[in-house]
Amino acid sequence: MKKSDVVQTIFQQHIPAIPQHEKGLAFAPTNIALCKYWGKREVELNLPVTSSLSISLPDKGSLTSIFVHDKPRDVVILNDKEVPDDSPFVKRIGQFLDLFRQERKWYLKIDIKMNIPVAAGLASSACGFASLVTALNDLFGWSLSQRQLSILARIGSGSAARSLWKGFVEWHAGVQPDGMDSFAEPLPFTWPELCVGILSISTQEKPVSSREAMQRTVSTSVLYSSWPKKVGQDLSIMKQALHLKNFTLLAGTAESNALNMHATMLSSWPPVCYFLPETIAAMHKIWDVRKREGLDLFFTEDAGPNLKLLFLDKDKEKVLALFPELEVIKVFDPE
Ligand code: 2P0
Repeated sequence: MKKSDVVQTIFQQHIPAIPQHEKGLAFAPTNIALCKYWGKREVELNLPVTSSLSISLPDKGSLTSIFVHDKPRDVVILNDKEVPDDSPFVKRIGQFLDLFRQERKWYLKIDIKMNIPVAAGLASSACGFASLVTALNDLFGWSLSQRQLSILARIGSGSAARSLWKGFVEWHAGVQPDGMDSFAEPLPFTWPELCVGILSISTQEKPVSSREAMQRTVSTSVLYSSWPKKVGQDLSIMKQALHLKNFTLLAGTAESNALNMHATMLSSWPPVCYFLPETIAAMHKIWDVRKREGLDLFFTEDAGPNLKLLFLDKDKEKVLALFPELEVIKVFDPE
């Protein structure tokens, strides 16, 4: 099954290509997985081995404006700078847009404003593809459902399937070969006291892309075979924790899930290690304060050295005293 077949299934042959407005505009939030997506059962369509669960950061993400223009190529502007045509970033966007260019060859000026570092484990591709498909839907008046947009975002980048909503989101792995049952949905929970702190350790581009790291893990790690079981357990505990509003259970399970994911990477060959010495030092500081003072402070880590701290609003001052450089984000608006 190819990506173009998925697009054909969604549009049922006809892909509207006449702009309905002067520009298409969409914002998509970045998302942090509490239960991680790590490993594909099918690489071409980004079909995951397991389901995953994330929380979106409401104001951090990608604002994408698109315009059809007369030039015979796409022009990508990222944070006010034109990105060279031959860069992997522009090529990846162009290949994605080719999926939708059938009856008429249109080209776009794509103006992306991201308020998170690109390719540093802060899910820039997730919010990037989610905002791009939503902007296309807006520009061409496709009137697709959120579920269809989630599937299209997923074929751009797996975790983009989850970046169409704020709040808690679950991406269902699905079982179908065409991936039409592999989409995300929002979960009906809010948690106004919940805080995410971004502990920025390095914003350098990561040495190994998550795409490459994931494939290397699946094909070489002996620990990977235990990962689906771990995810199954963690997902059900996390949903229970959301029902019970039990922060320690939710955040503790998220930390354990992240560490297990990194263990599968470390056991790959060549090894994949996103930890920097500062990452490990911060982990020890968190474990220490949790043990000594009983502070309800946890972390998660994605495909990069930065940590995302999880805590409740009541502990914000204590957490900031430990990590003064922390950027604190309230995930939900106060009630
Ligand atoms: C996640 N990550 O669940 C996991 C945890 C990183 C660590 O999804 O190849 O950019 O485009 O499907 O979505 C990052 O991988 O990979 C990721 P592709 P993606 O957020």
